[in-house]
Amino acid sequence: MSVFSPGFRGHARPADDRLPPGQYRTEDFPVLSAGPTPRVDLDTWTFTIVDETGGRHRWTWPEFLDLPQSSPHVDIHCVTRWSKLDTDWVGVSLDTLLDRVPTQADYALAVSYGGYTTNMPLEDLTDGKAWIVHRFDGRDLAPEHGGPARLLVPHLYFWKSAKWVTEIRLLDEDEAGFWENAGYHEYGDPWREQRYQGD
Ligand SMILES: Nc1nc2c(c(=O)[nH]1)N[C@H]1C(S)=C(S)[C@@H](COP(=O)(O)O)O[C@H]1N2
Ligand SMILES: [Mo]
Repeated sequence: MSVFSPGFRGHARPADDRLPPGQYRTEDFPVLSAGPTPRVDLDTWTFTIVDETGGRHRWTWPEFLDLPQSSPHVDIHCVTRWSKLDTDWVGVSLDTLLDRVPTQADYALAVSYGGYTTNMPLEDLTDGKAWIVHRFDGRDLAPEHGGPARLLVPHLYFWKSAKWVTEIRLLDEDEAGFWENAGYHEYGDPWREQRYQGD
């Protein structure tokens, strides 16, 4: 006997199942920035992957927009406990960018205009798990949310999704970023509630 109507199991999980422990759902989009919003000019914008030998792989804005684009539909979870479900983005998969970059590195450090940094294992940026996005909810990404382009790594707490990203450094040794140096968890899996060091 089933209390579910036919087809129920084929639908998305109920919203509460999509909330990691200790999170609440929000409909608006809070802005969380550790500093001022940098002015980033599209004429001089570049995105660079620096491999572990120092080799630089760089894209200008037109080159970046020429790459195959994806439209991730994802839930995002901030360590300050808000989660926003069903967000829509447009951008380039890290798989596409890393295609051009031969590497044996195990770690990555994202670096933003303005100096913000955040680290993660390189495997958390591959296999369809991360993008450099430039549109949100049908519009160009607003400057306060990281426009012209930000990293999106939705399976980790949102501090890993560096706004105004300009560089990803591939590293043999892990290197802590801004919040990781300030006592936040080095990995930050919301489903394991890895908020702070030692969680
Ligand atoms: N460059 C940069 N990226 C950043 C931050 C920041 O302060 N600077 N804050 C992080 C944190 S803690 C969160 S929760 C999200 C917030 O993104 P939003 O302001 O678009 O909600 O961006 C992350 N990326
Ligand atoms: Mo955050």
